[in-house]
Amino acid sequence: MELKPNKKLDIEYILRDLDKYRPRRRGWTWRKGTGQKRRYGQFEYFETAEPLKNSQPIPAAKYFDNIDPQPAPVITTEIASGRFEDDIRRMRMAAWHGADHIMVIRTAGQSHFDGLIEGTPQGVGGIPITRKQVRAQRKALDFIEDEVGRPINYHSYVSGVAGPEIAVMFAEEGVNGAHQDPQYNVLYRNINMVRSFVDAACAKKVMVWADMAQIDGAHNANATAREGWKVMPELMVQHAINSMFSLKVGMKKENICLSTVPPTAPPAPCLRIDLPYAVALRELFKGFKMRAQMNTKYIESSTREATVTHVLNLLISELTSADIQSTITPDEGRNVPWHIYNIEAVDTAKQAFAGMDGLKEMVELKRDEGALKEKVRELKERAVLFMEEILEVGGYFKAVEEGFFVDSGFYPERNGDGIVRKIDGGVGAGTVVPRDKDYMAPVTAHFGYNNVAQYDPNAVDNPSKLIGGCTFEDPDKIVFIDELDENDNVNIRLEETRELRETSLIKPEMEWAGDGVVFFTMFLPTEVRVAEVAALEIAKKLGLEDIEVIHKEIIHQAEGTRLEVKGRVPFAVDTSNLVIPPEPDIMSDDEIRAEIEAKPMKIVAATVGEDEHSVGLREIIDIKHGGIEKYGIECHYLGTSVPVEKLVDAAIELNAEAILASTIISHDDIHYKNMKKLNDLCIEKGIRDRIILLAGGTQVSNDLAVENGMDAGFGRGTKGVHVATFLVKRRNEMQDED
Ligand code: Z98
Repeated sequence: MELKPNKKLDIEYILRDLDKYRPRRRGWTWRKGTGQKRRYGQFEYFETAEPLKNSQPIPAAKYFDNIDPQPAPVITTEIASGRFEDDIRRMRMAAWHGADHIMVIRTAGQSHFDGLIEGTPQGVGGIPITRKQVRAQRKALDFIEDEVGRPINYHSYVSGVAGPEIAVMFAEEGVNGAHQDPQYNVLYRNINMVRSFVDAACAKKVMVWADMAQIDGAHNANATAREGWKVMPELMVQHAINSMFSLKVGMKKENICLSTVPPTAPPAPCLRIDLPYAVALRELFKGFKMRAQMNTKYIESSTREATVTHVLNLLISELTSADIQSTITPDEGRNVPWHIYNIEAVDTAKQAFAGMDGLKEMVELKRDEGALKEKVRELKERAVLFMEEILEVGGYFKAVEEGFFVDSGFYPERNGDGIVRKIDGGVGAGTVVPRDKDYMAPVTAHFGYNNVAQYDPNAVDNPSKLIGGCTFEDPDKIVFIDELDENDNVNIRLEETRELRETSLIKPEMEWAGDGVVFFTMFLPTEVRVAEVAALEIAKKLGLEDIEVIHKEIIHQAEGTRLEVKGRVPFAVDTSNLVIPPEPDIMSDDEIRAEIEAKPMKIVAATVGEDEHSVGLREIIDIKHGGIEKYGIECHYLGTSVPVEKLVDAAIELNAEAILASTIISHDDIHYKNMKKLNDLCIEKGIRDRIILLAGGTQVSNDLAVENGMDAGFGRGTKGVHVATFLVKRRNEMQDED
């Protein structure tokens, strides 16, 4: 199957024959063509990657030949709706906007599942990661990456009690990247530390075989600590532990990505704190990759605020470096993962990077003097001292027992509020047992003692040879389980929305097909508590269901409140009953200009009758507002309340090719009467067959204008380019008629 840009992706096709799907490649892919200058349209860029074959540029691209410069870092979008089938469509949209790292968030609590789950149950705040779901999404991404023309990395999490099992499944299914960090299990999921580190070794070994990129979990300390910026020394320690552990297991340095977030956000003076931290990190961890994420701790429900913080974070990435740029959605603060915000966040990164391209050619960090130098050194020293103290108390496990981690003091200060875990405590305690002497596992990418030699000395480096290849070499050995729960699966969900896929019915959607969710913004001139209740009442009166205020912000405590409200519309709209006007015919600015240059054009214009309105017509004429002057059309504006006779006389005197008559007042159909008069007068004076007559005004319809003798009528929303296009095309037609 090949995706067609103008056709929807067929989810049912993706789900068909999944048992036969095999991943087309393994491993992580960085963007191609970085590190070289490149032209996009009329500009030279210093820090871009190869362009996409199909993409959606940001709105202002229309002023710049529709270019869509692709930044050098891999751009992540995090997807978390709970229904993987809807996420697939979101992936396609995100890919068109420039995401090439699709990170799929897991359903709440999957870290505690002690094995793989199967089927496609619905999740909360993420999806249950299962083989079928992973396979379907990887298969869909194969089509999507072909469509946009760039490999897309698929990613999820290998943490939790079932880490190694998940790692194996990911390797089998061609997943390209994963979070893996035993410290995450220990600190945030209270999984036994011995178990977590043993599991991590096994999981990492498998990830090495599959050439997956790994992201660590250090950023979680930042988001968890009471005062996030104070854990900066600890963050470096956490990075060091996971990175070194990964190297020892055999992971390539360039596959080890440090998950770093700027530790503060405004109103803190964030650059003064975040920038030295970013520099120190990159200096201490040269050669490792940096995955720059936003700090979720500071994301509130204001998308505006989140976006500004994101842009400041991107400035740090630009000034220091980012190999993977995450774009946590600006609605993270409301935990409502919506399509539009995935896209907005990807666009924020793309837009900011394009705008900052080449900044470092002009701006240099004062690395060798002053505050930056001192702060960088101080952070490194604190981190090294932290490490030394870990050794002093007897190692990492002991340090965790003593609450070293996620303490809110700025090390070496300690506030005694760190996370304490016991070596023999937590989920899965006591489940690690020494392997028997005759233990043997005939599998590839096995970690630790494996007594293969007793069966076949030639299979020591290749234990799966003993069984003719394991699932890594022979994917036909994978047991594909389709569904286990007959009440909670994708087939049932798709059945519920079939009508929306197969008929002309359409419903608004934010998260899932057919969810009917709309949201809107309002300002209420009252205090916040009254405003909130009033907003709910307004939404109810509008006929919405399941109404919720999702954002409120005091503009002034007495004068008013800004609110965002969401709700569901209980209906669908049948698009086959809609009257859809044809697209306005628009030539490009260059085409119009070329026509006018080759053959200059003169027009006369006025507001006719007893009509003093001038704004609309000036918008159509004046260069300042994109009016037709800008194409070189010579415009003679006669003013307001101009008699029709005067307009026609002026046209004759100036030998104009067109008359633009503006008529705003529509009382007693005076606008159409004036059009008729204009047409009659032109006929009477013998110029009708060589002059173009246009009428404009908010109440003017093209059909009625033509009926009343005009060549065209232009109503509300008309822009200069519409009028200029018509003038040029009509003039050419008239020439052909001659
Ligand atoms: C992120 N946006 O980093 P469960 N393992 C690690 C993690 O950091 C996370 C999980 C597992 C953030 C999301 N991180 C926070 C190292 C989560 C999540 O099943 O929810 O515990 O896995 O991508």
